Amino acid sequence: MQNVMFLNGPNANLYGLDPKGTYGTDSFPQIEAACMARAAELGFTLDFRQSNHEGVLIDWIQEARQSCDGLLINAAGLTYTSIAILDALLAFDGPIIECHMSNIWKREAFRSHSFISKAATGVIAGLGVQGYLLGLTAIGTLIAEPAA
Ligand code: DHK
Repeated sequence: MQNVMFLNGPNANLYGLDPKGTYGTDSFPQIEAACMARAAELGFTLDFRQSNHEGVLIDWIQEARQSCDGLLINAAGLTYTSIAILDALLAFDGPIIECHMSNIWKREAFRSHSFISKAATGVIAGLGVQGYLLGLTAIGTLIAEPAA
């Protein structure tokens, strides 16, 4: 069975708690549950993780080099600052989907440049949890083993 890792960066654990609703109303555990269910439907195992720490995310990306066929990442605020996360992603051989809950281009100008897009196969933004589920569908297609 194919393995996929979905990494979530700083403050993603607070999704659903923001009174402005920037990241929707689903809590992080609800988002995780929806993603796990979709991965099961799609027929691959999903390792869904969150950290507030850049180095931990980098260690997990390096771990994925050994164990995963595809990667999804919402690096959150580190998207706009972390060349180190970009470098880790560039060392990953499989497909990478960059995800954002919000439409980052519709927000403050400082959110309009992602360092990590250079390593991404594709980018999904602005569709909330639906975008995460679309990302999982996309990665499932990208890692699909050719029919024997
Ligand atoms: C999540 C964050 O935490 C922000 O720092 C990013 C991203 C956008 C999102 O839309 O999921 O700017």
